[in-house]
Amino acid sequence: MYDFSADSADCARAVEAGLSEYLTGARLSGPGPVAERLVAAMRHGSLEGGKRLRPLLVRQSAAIFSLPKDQTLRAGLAIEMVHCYSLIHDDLPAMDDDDLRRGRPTVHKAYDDATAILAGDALLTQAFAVLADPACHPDAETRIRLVGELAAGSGTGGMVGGQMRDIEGEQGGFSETDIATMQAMKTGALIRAAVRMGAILGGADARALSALTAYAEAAGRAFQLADDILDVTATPEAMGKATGKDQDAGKQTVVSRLGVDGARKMLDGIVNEALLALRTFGPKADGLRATARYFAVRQK
Ligand code: GRG
Repeated sequence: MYDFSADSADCARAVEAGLSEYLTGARLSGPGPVAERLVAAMRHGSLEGGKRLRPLLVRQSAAIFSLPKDQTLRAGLAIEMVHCYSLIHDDLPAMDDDDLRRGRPTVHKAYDDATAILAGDALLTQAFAVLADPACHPDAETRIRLVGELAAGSGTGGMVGGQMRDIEGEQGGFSETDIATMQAMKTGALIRAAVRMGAILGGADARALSALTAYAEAAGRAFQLADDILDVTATPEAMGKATGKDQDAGKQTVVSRLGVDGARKMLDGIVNEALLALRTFGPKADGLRATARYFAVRQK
């Protein structure tokens, strides 16, 4: 039987070790010597913390096609690097202006704004180097597909574009559809990319990829809705934040419209939608099923 706690803890350990091994001067070398301060800031923003959910989704999606977990690690590291970069930049004064992340000072607080911008840029760039490396997957076409998938999830039509829409939405005038589109891009696109990257690694056919995409889109909505619920129910301490700046009263979410109970009901419905998308897969999809269920009950 699939054990979510054991698998997620094992994945988190593997990601921590993998990132730590990757993010050293020797591994990051290019045509010039590596700036130690930059590497230290990259490590600060990516090590010791985080649930590592996106690498877990890569692993669980690939498991449907019986791909061993160690063969998904490189792709998992790449997507986690992108995720960490997004958090470093999101915490900057020009964005959310947060002092704490995962219970520790944000990168710009521990270093400075310019170093935090560069550490994020370097993690983003490094992610694609990890995917381009044949150690990620022996087949070049598969690697190219992974690069395309991560670029689509993190770029203009994905996470970065969603962040831009979010900033525009602060002026007001956003419809519910606009908010849903923004969230699907800002948060959902990377979750979608993680599931699809696992499927690509596993050699999924078009039908399986489409079912897994439907799962991922529902799971992304569940993740975001759970995050909105936690914004009003969890303490800033539980979330590892200093003041809970994301919890600002004026923020329009499903929770402010439906209340916490209404939002929880909606969350259960979305999780069921995610589970339904996996109906053809059998027990090998139990990992993905467990993660969708976890999104509904997570406390941070
Ligand atoms: C700045 C380019 C750029 C993008 C920012 C993802 C994002 C876009 C901002 C993060 C702000 C935020 C709190 C979004 C809500 C959902 C989210 C991504 C939460 C953090 O992800 P977890 O819970 O974090 O997976 P851990 O710490 O476990 O890795």
